[in-house]
Amino acid sequence: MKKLNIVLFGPPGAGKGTQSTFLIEHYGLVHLSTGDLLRAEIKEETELGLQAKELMDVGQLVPDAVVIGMIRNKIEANLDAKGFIFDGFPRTKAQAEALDAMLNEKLEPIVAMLALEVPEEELVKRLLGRGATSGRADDQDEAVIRNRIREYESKTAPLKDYYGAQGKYKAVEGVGTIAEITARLVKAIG
Ligand code: B4P
Repeated sequence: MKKLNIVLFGPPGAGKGTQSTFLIEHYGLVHLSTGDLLRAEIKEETELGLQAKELMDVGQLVPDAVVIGMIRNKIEANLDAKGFIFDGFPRTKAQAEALDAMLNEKLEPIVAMLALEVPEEELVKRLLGRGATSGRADDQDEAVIRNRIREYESKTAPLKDYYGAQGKYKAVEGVGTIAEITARLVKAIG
């Protein structure tokens, strides 16, 4: 059976992590979130985690080589998966090219890049809301949140063109109830 490899895309706070939970269950996919992988390294106080924390706390991306290495390990550990949902990865063109190369070598290509679209003020509101309860340093300071959004616009948003050129980019309205958005994503996957 053809594997369902999906990129879930969008600015910080767009609902990638939230929607992944539903899509994993619905399609039986393996969830690969670079944000979660980095936070696990921080929790274990590894050297990689300590370096990543400094960048994440001010809203910057961590180096491509770090996240590409983490994703490679996870793909290799799950080669028999029905498919993968890539959440928060790729975030730069170098990461997207590395992902395509890995999938071509080991698995099957990305089927679709689903881009959740949410206005900036709603993103800031959601992330400050999460920051009030989650303890995540990067969700507690509005300046850091806006810096993450600027990083997204300059380094990550151009990937819409990268996947668009492959005919895989699909925009999905990211405002509404969580269930409404899940239904839009399922429809976009087809
Ligand atoms: P991530 O962990 O990927 O986090 P995120 O983009 O901030 O959030 P996400 O998109 O998953 O959250 P969600 O909208 O679900 O990245 C954190 C940091 O790690 C980055 O800044 C960077 O430093 C580093 N990093 C990660 N990957 C990297 C990579 N590939 N390369 C380099 N650096 C990398 O949820 C947000 C909030 O909105 C939640 O509170 C949720 O409850 C709420 N929400 C969700 N859907 C909603 C809805 N429909 N209505 C109202 N609220 C909603």
